[in-house]
Amino acid sequence: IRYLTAGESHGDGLVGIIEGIPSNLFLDAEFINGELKRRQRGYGRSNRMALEKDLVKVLSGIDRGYTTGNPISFMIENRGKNIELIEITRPRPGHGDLTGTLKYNLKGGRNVLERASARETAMRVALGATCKLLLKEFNIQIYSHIIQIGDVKISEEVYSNIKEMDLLKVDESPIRVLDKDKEKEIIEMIDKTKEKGDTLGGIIEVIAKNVPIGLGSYTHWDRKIDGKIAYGIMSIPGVKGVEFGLGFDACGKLGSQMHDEIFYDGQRYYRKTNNAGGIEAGVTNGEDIVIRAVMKPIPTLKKPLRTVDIETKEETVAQFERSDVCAVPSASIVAENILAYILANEMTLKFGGDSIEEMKDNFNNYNKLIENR
Ligand code: EPS
Repeated sequence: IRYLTAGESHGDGLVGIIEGIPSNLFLDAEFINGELKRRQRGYGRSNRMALEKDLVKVLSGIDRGYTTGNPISFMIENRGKNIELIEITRPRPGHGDLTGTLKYNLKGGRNVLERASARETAMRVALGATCKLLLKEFNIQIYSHIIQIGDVKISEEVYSNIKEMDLLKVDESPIRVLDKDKEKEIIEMIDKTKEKGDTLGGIIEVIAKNVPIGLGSYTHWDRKIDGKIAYGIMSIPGVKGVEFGLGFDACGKLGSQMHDEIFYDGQRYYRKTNNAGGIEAGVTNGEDIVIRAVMKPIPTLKKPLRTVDIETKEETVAQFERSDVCAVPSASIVAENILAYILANEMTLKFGGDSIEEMKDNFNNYNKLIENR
């Protein structure tokens, strides 16, 4: 499966093409629109989100609601296009304004902003939601929640007791946090940060359940599934780091404390811990895939940082335009849908098939093959 997006933040809209989705999959537009809506929520977003009502228009690749095997194309219209598009000559530190202006030999950062903006992730969510629909056919579920915003982290007690039931309810929280006490604290912090003209980042956790054993490969570096996932997650605007399972905390452990011992229940192998985050040697091991990503604070600041005017070369402060105070909850929905793409792609690589029926047959045969091994 591969996809491509085009479109600018304040242009007519976004377009996307996805190919490689097998035929005869019900392309549930309501589900895709639901995912777009989830991405638009989140306490701390700008008023642009009240303006946008992201809805996907399917231009090709389906017949009577089902995929045909032809490339699927989508369009999402921008409502927030009627703003005055002022040139960016005072580049924002942390944004692509300066590097993009120099790299493409532009007058300023306007057309950099237009494409580097996280607006593009709306289309990647629509494309990823299509992949989620494919994964659902194999009972693979993807969840996410926020474990930290700014310096406020959810409590260890809440974190270590999270069940699948809780993950189903994350959307009830305006910041997608499962710790009620910390939720209140974070919302207050977002308000205070907004008053100060500043911004906040955070840490996202994404979990995939019911992933079959054997996606990815240990045979070549570029087929390792953790590498592919990291690549996808790092491509989310603002993400500066990604970790799997115990991640960076692994360094504090001895080998005997780190590795997930193997047990057998009479039918299948299982682990009592999941420090590996569901991946060993670049291959899924059947446990949950658990990844965390850190998103830096948004670089558009109402109380701007120092910069240089690219026309006068004088020291000044960065340009400000409407922006978000905190977009971590939205980024978590983007991360879910990017992981969905990576996993759906791996599923098609392993199980092939041009139709969903063929793919399921291959999947069932594989399960039979590894059963009782
Ligand atoms: C963004 C700036 C804001 C955000 C935008 C990302 O847009 P605007 O400049 O129009 O106020 O709301 O996010 C989206 C439009 C979106 O759909 O997520 C930026 O500079 O990255």
